[in-house]
Amino acid sequence: MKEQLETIQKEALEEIKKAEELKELQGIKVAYLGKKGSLTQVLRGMGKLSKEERPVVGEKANQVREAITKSLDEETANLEKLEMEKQLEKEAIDVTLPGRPIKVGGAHLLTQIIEEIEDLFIGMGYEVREGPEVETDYFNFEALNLPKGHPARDMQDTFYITEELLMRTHTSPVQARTMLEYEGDKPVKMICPGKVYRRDSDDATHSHQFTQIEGLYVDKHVRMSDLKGTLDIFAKKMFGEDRKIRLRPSYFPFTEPSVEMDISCKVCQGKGCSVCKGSGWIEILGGGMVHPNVLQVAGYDPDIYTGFAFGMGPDRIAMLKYGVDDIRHFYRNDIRFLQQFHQA
Ligand code: 2U9
Repeated sequence: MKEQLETIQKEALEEIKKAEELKELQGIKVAYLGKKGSLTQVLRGMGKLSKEERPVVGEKANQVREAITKSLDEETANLEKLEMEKQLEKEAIDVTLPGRPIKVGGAHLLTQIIEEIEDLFIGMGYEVREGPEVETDYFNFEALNLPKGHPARDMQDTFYITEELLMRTHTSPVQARTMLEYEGDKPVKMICPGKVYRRDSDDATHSHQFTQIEGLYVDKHVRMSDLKGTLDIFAKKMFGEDRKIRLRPSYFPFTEPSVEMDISCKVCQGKGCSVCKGSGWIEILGGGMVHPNVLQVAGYDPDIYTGFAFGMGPDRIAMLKYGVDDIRHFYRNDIRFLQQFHQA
């Protein structure tokens, strides 16, 4: 039996030396020291020994167990150390390697344009106001001199939700609400940016959802020349000090007289080219003196108060300024398009 024990020790230590994985060591431990292990088997045979042999073999068996256990512990420590080094190697971070680029987003081009226009008018003392996109028929139309059945209503194909509720077709209702809120005795100087909706089939220049910025200035003695002066400053700040503006007669139900404002074409300096369709001028916005009916229903006495208003489409201004050829790009969320305008 002593030879058996030595053979067991020898084989166990050899196997332990050859082991490359921690779980192999676990297997060896069970195979030799486990309940059914070969050393345990031998010990179970000790009953057959003489009482002289038993302590000798017992002593030997303990030595073998300690030798195997010690070797197992050492090899386990070695393999764990190796495992850790391999792990560290694998996880080693080469600090000289460039970091993963953190994708930094940016403001949508329309947001940039709207904020640029807002800053311009805030600089001229205007407040920025917002209002509900789901609007009442009263504030979207009637308060703006567009009574039920008025033909001009059809100019603005509308998404009706109910008889009285609709998706606003312009931001003008916010101005009407503000005038009411100011109870007809305080000046109003505001701009209102926001999304508007028209039941239009989308194409390169029309989108069923687009953005507008409208402005309103109501006080005593507000004149057409104040509108022209304001729009001239706006055009020069937005498109360049060298740009000229011109006002053409137009019609809007909520302003009288009404104008369209053009700016001189940047490409041909007004001589006429494909961009300005040979006219030398690019249409930018509409405006006019607030219609007395609109002042009246908002509680402002048109014999005391006058005002001017204007409206523009930031989508169109962005397309002109950056040469964008299709308005739908603004609403398709294609990062390849959007990231071109990310300001660093
Ligand atoms: C009140 C009184 C008057 C707002 C105005 C325009 C002219 C105008 C167009 C610009 C581009 C619509 O999106 S667009 O096609 N708007 O030309 N808007 S005057 O007039 C108002 C608004 C509110 C109380």
